[in-house]
Amino acid sequence: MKIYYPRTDFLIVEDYFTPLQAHTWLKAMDDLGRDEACGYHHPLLKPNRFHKTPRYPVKKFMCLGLYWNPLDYLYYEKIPGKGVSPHPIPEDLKDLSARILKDFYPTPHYTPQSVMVNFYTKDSSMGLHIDKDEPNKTAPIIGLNFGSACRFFFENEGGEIKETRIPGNSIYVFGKSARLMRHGLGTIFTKSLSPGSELFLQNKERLNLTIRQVFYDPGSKD
Ligand SMILES: O=C(O)CCC(=O)C(=O)O
Repeated sequence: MKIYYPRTDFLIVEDYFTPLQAHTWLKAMDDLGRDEACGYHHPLLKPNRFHKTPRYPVKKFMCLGLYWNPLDYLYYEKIPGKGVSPHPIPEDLKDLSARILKDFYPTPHYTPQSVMVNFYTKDSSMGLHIDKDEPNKTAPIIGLNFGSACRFFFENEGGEIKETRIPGNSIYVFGKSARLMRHGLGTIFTKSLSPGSELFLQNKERLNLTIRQVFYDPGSKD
């Protein structure tokens, strides 16, 4: 395991997952993703001044727990237009997020409420943005990374955009002063598949899960 800090309050832990753990998480996501109603899909994105019906930049997407709707950037209990709830967040994923925070980013009273699962292919990237759709803008974001390594752009303390590399089988966490940093995903490196992902991902494919606490008080949803 190797820990590094690309900026204050943003850490990456390389080789966090063993190949067997990576395989197990990828298998779990693959199983959940196969569900017709609440598994992987390719949603439309909120219209912007350049496109009337843009598509979400990542080809396969699903949420566990609360659903983040790419059409209006709001969180829902049920998937809009389908009327079904996403899969709940698996208990072992909640346990993992508690372990990660305890070991690397102590955060009292963290409740995972939504997990965004993004499946990147060789043509996918994600422009610079701020994760500001959660009413709770202080709970850290935890990222789990499998498969190929990618370029990750982020805003440093001085407002400059810097680049780092996010490998497969790693995790990252950003919170506190980094919670509202701009970030985005650049191209995926070739031939960088991390061990354990071979049965589920191909060269230049990457799976990322981001775990979020959406509300300050998960009980009362505010
Ligand atoms: O793929 C990633 O590592 C991050 C995805 C992301 O930026 C987001 O979901 O807001």
